[in-house]
Parts: sequence; structure tokens; C-alpha cells
Amino acid sequence: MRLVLYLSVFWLTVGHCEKLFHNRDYSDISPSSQHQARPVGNQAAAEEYLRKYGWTDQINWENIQRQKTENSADDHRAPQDWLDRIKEGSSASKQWQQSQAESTTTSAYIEALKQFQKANGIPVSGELNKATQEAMNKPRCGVPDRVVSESALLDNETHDILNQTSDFNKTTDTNGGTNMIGTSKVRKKRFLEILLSPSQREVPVGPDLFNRAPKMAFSKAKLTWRLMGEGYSNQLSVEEQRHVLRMAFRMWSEVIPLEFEEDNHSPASMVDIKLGFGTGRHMGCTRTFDGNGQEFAHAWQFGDIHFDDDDHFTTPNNGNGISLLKVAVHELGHVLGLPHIYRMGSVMQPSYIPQDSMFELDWLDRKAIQQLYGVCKSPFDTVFDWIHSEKNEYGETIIQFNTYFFRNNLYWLYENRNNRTRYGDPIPLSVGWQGIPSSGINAFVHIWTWTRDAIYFFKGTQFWRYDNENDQAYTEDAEGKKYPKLISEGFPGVQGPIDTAFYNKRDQNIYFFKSSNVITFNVNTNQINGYPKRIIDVFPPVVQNDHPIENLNAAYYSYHYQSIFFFKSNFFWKVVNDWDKKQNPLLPINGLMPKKNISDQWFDICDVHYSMLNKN
Ligand SMILES: [Ca+2]
Ligand SMILES: [Ca+2]
Ligand SMILES: [Zn+2]
Ligand SMILES: [Zn+2]
Repeated sequence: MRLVLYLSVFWLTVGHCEKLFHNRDYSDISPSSQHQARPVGNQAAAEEYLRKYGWTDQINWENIQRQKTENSADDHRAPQDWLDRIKEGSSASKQWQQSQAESTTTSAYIEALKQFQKANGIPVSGELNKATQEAMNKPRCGVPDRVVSESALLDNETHDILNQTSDFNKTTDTNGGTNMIGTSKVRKKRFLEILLSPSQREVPVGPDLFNRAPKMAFSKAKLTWRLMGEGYSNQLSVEEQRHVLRMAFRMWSEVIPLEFEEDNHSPASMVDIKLGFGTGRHMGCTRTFDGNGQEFAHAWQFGDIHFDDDDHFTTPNNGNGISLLKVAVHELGHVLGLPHIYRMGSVMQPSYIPQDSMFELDWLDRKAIQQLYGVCKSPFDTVFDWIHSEKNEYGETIIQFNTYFFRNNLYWLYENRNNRTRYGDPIPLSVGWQGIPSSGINAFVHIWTWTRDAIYFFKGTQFWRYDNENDQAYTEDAEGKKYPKLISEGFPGVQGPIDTAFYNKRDQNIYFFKSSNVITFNVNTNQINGYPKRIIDVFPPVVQNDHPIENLNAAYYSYHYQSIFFFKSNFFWKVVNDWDKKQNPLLPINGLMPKKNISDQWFDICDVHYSMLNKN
């Protein structure tokens, strides 16, 4: 048994094995404690910790993975040539070598210890005190912490920016993410550039990593993943494991234009991201797990994720173990290219922080991953504010609105005050909007006067009326006539299909848009007002040539912004409102302000793969 343990240590530290053999004291390894991680309690263990996690020297983590690939064929056996080299050393030579090694490692060790203390918010003493040992014994990710190199720390700008990380903590913790926007945008951008600059990461080598997209991100828009059959956990049911992993993938795909599909059928070599649980030596991996405690998982960029099944994983909000969701989201961050981020609130902190009830990616996590993959940009089918009245706790009727975005078969509720989509969106249309077509809605109109309150959806040449109270489409009208009806029947003078429409409460007209034309329909007279007009004549550009001209995707009145917006492709135009006119009386009535990116005003409205959707 002892021989096997020795061999596995040798195997892991090819290149440093001689030094390690003489520096390490193995008396703490005993067969009875092999499933319990050894706590860091002395200098030798602390040195090993600092070396293992890259504090002494930055570790070429991707290179370790390549060794794995090359050696995976016989990785469960000790290599033959090492057996030949193992000889009992004389005690005299051992002592001599040990003192030699100590004098050279001490200064590097203390320096690494100081760096570790600084990053972990421990008073920098260079001594292995209780607080430092506690920090080292926390459950943590096995991916090395790539601390900034000496030269980078001396660089003034880097230094400034690293110091500013603590400011970010304060700002986020007291004010929340949205308040940061605008106040420190420039600083954050520079911080991100430093954080993600190539010098901070290993440059991948080897044929499998050539021809990647720039910025070291996955170049495919859809990635497949699988929980490997030989890597199921013994602690949770297979369904629970897959469910939690699906949620983890989903959380990233909610903020970047990447989709993840669970693939349990293709040959394993075709699957992009393979996940598995194991203990000790596991799944042909070069890195050994350490038993219960400390390292709970590791992952490789563009590669696989392994979880230490000796650690106690739990499903979200369930018991005192380690949240598998939080760990999986973190490891997936590494797979996608993120380093460790020492910042409160970030999911990329190396140590495990017990999960709050509503665990989400924080602002910087989103921005960091979007730096690699960009933001989600896709046209919408329709966008609208849904007005509904509710009784409050005093029995008073209050009017509320929610903003919805529809694209294909999915919809998102957008929380304007938080500037983000609702947690858990998108949802299939067929789940949230019963009785209307399950995809490709052209337009939404809510007629809202003192005497009428009616909601309509339009698709093709037909329209549906929606029953707000029962939250489903009407199947027939008051006279027993069936829905859907022809648009030309319900709105005489209007021929479907239409591009989009919106109801203007002020003049009580519906504006129907079709190609380059707009036609208004008065809801009181139930008639169109004259002939169709060109959109550009009714809504002239404020800046010449900056106009959608035709084929709008959506037009909607936003109660939040108290403005009408036109959407086309990935851009939007804001229609001049009263406030704009007050600021600048020269602006034309109904003029279109210059176009902007939709993704700059409404953040992170991202598709997720259908295999990740909550279908009920
Ligand atoms: Ca462990
Ligand atoms: Ca549309
Ligand atoms: Zn990590
Ligand atoms: Zn592994």
C-alpha cells in the first residue's frame, strides 16, 4: 500500500521527484486516513500547497492535461522505468540534501506565502499562522491560482488596477451591480483587460489547441457535454447529478451566445466537455484527489471537469455540504477560459463560499465571460409591456406592467429596474402563453381605454385574443365565433401578415407596420385612418440616413422609459418623447433618435438550448 502511494506521488511530480522525496515527511500518510484530506499543519504541507496551486511558480496547467492525454493508456500502473530507479537512499546524503534545499526554498516559500496571504485578505506576515492554515484548509478548486508574476506587480498600472479590486467589492456589496454602471465603467474595463490579458493565462500549445478562435474562447456556438457513465457520483442519484449540471451549463448560456447540449449518444471522443466524479486516482487523470476536504474538483480549459466524490456534494439549498451547482458553475468557468478571480461575490473565487439562497453569476463574472464570448445579439419577434391590474394588501387596485421579449419559441421577462432578465428565463412560449402559436409571433397589441381592455397576438394573417384573467387565449368571442380570426376581419382595412404593431394610448390608435408602411387604426371607430403612410414620413430620422426604413421586427411603448422603441435586427431606435422635446425643442415630432445596439440597453437576453429548458 505504502509503495503505491509513493509511486503515485512520483508519478504526479515528474521532474521534481528527487527534491520532493527528500523534502517531504511521509509519516502522515497512513492507510486509515486515505479518504480524509491531510490538513495543512506544518511548513512542508504549506510548501506543497503553495507549489500545487501555483503560488511558488506559475503552473502550466494545460500542459498537465496534455501529459494526461499522452499517458492515459496505462495510467493506472506505475511506469516501469521508475521502478528501476527507486533505491533506498543513505540517511547521510538525505540530510545533506535536505539542508541544501531548505536554504534555497525558504525565501521563495515566504514570498509565496505572503502573496497567498495578500490575495486571501490575511495580514501579510510571511508566517504560517492559524489564519493562513485555515485559509489553506478551506474546501477549494484544484485549478492553480495563477498569481500575477513579479514583473507584472511592479508595473504601475497593473498595480493600480489590482488595488482597485477591493473598491469593486465595496461598490457591489453596498449598492448592488447596477449602480456600478456608469460610475466606474472605465476602471472596470481596464481591470477586465488586465484580468483577461494573454499574459495572465498560459498560452496553449499542442496540435489540439491550434486554430482556436482569438481570445482563447471556444469557437463553436454549440457545445456538447456528458456526465460520463464511469464517473457517476455515489452520493446523488444520476438524475439529480444531471439536473444540477444542466442548471450549471444553463447559467453560463444565459449570459453569453453559447449553447450547451447534453449528448449521451455520440462517441465519447466527439463530446466537447466530459464530466465525472471520482476518488483518489480517477478517470485516467494525472491529478489525484485528496480525500474528504480541501480540493473538491478541477477542470481544464476546453477540457474536462472532475469532482472529488470523497467530498460531500449536495443539490442546491439542501444541507450543509458543498453545493454541486456552485462548484460546477465555477469549474465550467475554467473550461470556458476564466481564471480565478479574487473578488467577493465572484463565482470564480478559488475557495468555496457557502451558497446563498439565490446563487447567481455576479456582474463581473458576466462581464469577464462576455469579454471572451461577446454578448447575446439576436433579433426579436416582438417586444411589449404587459399591463395588468392587481389588488394590493390594502385592497386597492394597482396597475403594473412587465416587459416581455419574444424570439422564436422562447420568451423572457425583463426586469427593467434591475436591468436583467428574470431568473430562470427563457421559458418556452407554449408553457407561459397557452393557446397562442408556440413560435414566431409577429406582434402584440394591448388596447387599453376606459371601456375596453383587450390583448391580441398576431401571426401571419390571423390574430388571437388573450384572456388576461385566466392566462390563456380565448377559444371564441362573445358571439361564439372561433379564434383565431383573420386580421382583416377584426381590423377592417388591415391585411396580414404584419411586421409589428403597437397601441398608442394617447391617440387611441393601433399603429400597424408592414414593409415600409404604417397604417393607423382607431379603436373607437373601428376604422383605419386614411391610407397607409411611409414609416419614414410619420417617424422621420433625427440624423439623416439613420432610419430602419422598412421591415421592423418590433415596435413597442415602454412604460419604464415612457418612450416608443423600434427594433430591427440588432438595433433599436427611440422615438422622440416629451422629455426629449423639452431638452431640445428642435427635435422633430415622432423623430427617430440615432440607432443603438439593443444589447447595450437590454442586457443578456440569451437563448439556451432546448435540452436545458424548463418544459413545465
Ligand atoms: Ca477533496
Ligand atoms: Ca414582429
Ligand atoms: Zn477554480
Ligand atoms: Zn481529474
